[in-house]
Amino acid sequence: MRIQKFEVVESTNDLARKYILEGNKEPAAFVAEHQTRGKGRLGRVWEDEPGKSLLVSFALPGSTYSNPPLLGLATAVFVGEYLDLLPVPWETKWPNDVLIEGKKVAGILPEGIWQDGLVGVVVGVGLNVNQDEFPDDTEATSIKHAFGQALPVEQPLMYLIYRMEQVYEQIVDFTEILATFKDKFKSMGKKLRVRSNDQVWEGTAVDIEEDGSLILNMEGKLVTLGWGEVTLR
Ligand code: BT5
Repeated sequence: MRIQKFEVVESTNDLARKYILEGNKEPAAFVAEHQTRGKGRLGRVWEDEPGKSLLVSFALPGSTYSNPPLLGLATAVFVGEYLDLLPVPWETKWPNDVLIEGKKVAGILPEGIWQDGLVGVVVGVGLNVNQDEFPDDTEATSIKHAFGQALPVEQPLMYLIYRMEQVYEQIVDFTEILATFKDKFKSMGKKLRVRSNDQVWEGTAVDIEEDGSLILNMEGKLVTLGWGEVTLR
């Protein structure tokens, strides 16, 4: 995997997207110390303190990964696997967050890249590694806060590169990874409110399907949601 490091960029996801659209065939990782326009989903902003977090986007060229959201779920599990090595307890929040004690430590932004069909997938990861303070209004945390000690940002980066190379070589077992995602999804069986496609769905989370969709039981009626924003009811 090619690794390209930058001090300041607008968004590593945009660099990875450009790389794929230029026709590059090798997988690559774009890493920055700081982003001036870090992206979350739906136009939201990903904030960072320069040098204190891992900001990386993986560019996986090709049409093999036809389901970018599933790759996003898998990446949340890869972050969790790294946390297990420390160890720090973690949980998933469908579809794309990793939490420590209910607070967000990582956000993941998968994007399909299209040009007359799918030409690649970008998976961006923002992981709070060494931050000490967070604004009161965000439910955020860092690995340092949970683990009690600062860590080199390269450590989780190396672990994620190792897993992404396996994804690219198609030697990862998505069924097993999804089982871990579900096991770590503490809202399973609970009543949730999910905002998806400008609609709000309320029901009990009963399963996550093979393609990464969440299934809600709404008073006996099962609804499948491909993507959305979850809050506990
Ligand atoms: C995400 O969006 O969680 C996906 C974030 C992906 C960021 C990475 S960084 C490298 C790559 N390059 C990019 O430009 N992006 C990717 P979403 O689910 O929409 O959550 C965004 C929300 O998380 C914001 O609205 C805030 O409430 C919160 N947030 C922002 N910065 C945070 C941080 N550092 N830690 C925890 N929460 C944060």
